[in-house]
Amino acid sequence: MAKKRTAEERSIDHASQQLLIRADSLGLDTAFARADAMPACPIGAGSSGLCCKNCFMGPCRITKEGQVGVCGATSSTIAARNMARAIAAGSAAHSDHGRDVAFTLLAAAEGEAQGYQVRDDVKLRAVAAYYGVPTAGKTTAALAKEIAQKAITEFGQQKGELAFVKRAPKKRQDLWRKYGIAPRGIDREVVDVLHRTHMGDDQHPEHILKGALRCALADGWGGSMIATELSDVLFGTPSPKVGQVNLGVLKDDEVNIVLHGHEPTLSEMIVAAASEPELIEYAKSKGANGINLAGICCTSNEILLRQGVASAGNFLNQELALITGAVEAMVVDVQCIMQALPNLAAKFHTKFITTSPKVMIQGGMHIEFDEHRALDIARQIVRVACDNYPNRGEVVIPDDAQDLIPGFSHEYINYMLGGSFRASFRPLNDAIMSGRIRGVVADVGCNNPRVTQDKSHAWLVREFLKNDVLVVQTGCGALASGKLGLVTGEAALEHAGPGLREVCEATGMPPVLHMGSCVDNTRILTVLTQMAQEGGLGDDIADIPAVGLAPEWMSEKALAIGAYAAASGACVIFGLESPVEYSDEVTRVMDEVWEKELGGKLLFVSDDETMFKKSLEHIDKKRAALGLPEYDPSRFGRSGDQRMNDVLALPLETQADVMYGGVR
Ligand code: SF4
Ligand code: MSK
Repeated sequence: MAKKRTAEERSIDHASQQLLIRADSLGLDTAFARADAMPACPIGAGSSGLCCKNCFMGPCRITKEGQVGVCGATSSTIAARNMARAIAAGSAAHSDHGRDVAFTLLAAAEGEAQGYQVRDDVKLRAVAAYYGVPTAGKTTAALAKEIAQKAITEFGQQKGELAFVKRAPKKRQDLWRKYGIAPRGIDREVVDVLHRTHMGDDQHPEHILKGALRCALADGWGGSMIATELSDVLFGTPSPKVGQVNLGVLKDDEVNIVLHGHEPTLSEMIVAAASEPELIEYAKSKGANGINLAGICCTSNEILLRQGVASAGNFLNQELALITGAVEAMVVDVQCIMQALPNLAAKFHTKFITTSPKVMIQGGMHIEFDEHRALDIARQIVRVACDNYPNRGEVVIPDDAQDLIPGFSHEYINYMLGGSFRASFRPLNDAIMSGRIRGVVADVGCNNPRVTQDKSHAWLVREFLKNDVLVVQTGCGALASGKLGLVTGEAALEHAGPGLREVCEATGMPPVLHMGSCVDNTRILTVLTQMAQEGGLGDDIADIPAVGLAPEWMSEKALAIGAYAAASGACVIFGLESPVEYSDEVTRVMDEVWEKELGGKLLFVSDDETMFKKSLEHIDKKRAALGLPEYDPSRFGRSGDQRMNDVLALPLETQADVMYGGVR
């Protein structure tokens, strides 16, 4: 049995450590403990892509060089098929989220979705333009209905290309067409991968992975992009807000409702219900001082960005939130919800409530979401939580809650940099061209209990900032940085290199931009596209000095994101063990073949330092290819607040000379 790790070895986060110790003292299991107790695959093949159970002549476990499955499938075919199926599952999950948002928009436009309305008419009209839908003379409701129907149609579309493909740089679109991976319809591409990886179908590793890339593109430039864009239409496009993150956001004297999962639809209604005076009074009638909402995972990111609702943290905080004993109800929708939760909730007074028609967990209470009466359902859930307040036992809430400023949507970055008269990415491109910003890193993705929670995210983000690399984040990675105080304006003074700090001081932006939830990685695609179109950084995403990282990934959705980012031209590096490690051929296809055909690649690197080094090498290689000056931090940093600090360190007389010069 593997060694049991200490709380410090399991998480770098003080709040998590405190609750892990409490879990041990109460004899409670967590994912951290189960990861310690779960032995590695006995044949050493499972996590590395060499176990196939695609038919019932198997399972076939390839453990020796040259061994093949019962059907003759090689290790490369098995590794490619497993990878493709994971990408298809991830794409399906993200995209189905997009479908549900589109159906909610349709119901809202038809006046049948209680509590919902179009909150961003401007974005609705922008999306209409991408769909080629004329807007003149149309009411918001009529246009919203038309757009929702267009989006819904894209899931079942059989031929042609998804509409958002045209948002990519022209050169990129042509590459997709040439390589044969321009996505046709969202569901079609998922089905295509499931079909081609069935026993006896596609058995050519590069060809299997080509299908997987097309499927991933149907997610990134299809389902996920629909989820992001239509969520903005319905709930508002994010802009910066001050929020808080970590388990200390739970309150010891209020009804705590934790919202966990991914979708904004029901959680937005719970936010609305929880602020209704009657329900606040109801909570008080049960002895509480009010109702406190907190998120976990990406539902958290959705309501943090748009409503400023505090976050109780990322993926590995889900069980720890229950261990505080302070949660009256944990309400979940879809994705990243551990099955251990209902049993753990039962050890406390917590009501564990599933809400999605797709997700029911034994031991939980099921209150099914229906967008037609969402507000009533939300009120019912809030009442269940309030009724539970008097049942609380001992409560231990860590004293850790950190301010953060999330909400950097594509639109806001454009506005922030260009100003209100002419929104523009020009200043960002100029900062990269001058070398103030060396490049951009997107550090995204999950926590994984097999490695220390938040440690890789934290180390990498801090190192990149020191080296003048602007960091953009989504998902659990963004919440990890939030917990460490890196998503604030002040973080630039402490952590950013001299050039990046100048840019942050000039614009007021944090050096780490929190751009949203997992589906919102599409915001990064459109930002990169606009940077390519702005001029000076080539004419395609592949030309930009940028890298995508997922150092603590665990989900199939992360692989889908990595694949669509690579197909979009990005160099993508994942941490942990490679799921295709034992196939040199598949590893080569994802690195060399994809780079040759598409300019992007997907690598697996298990140690943070190598990941960091490879990222900087890639950024510097792209800078050199663009003919940009070599990175030289000594040219920057003698302005702004640093200049003022330098001056204040001088003797008083000299300070006066410097500050007032000839005017004195
Ligand atoms: Fe074995 Fe081939 Fe069946 Fe896979 S598809 S389980 S390799 S026989
Ligand atoms: S929630 S997919 S653990 S980022 Fe989006 Fe976090 Fe990964 Fe789930």
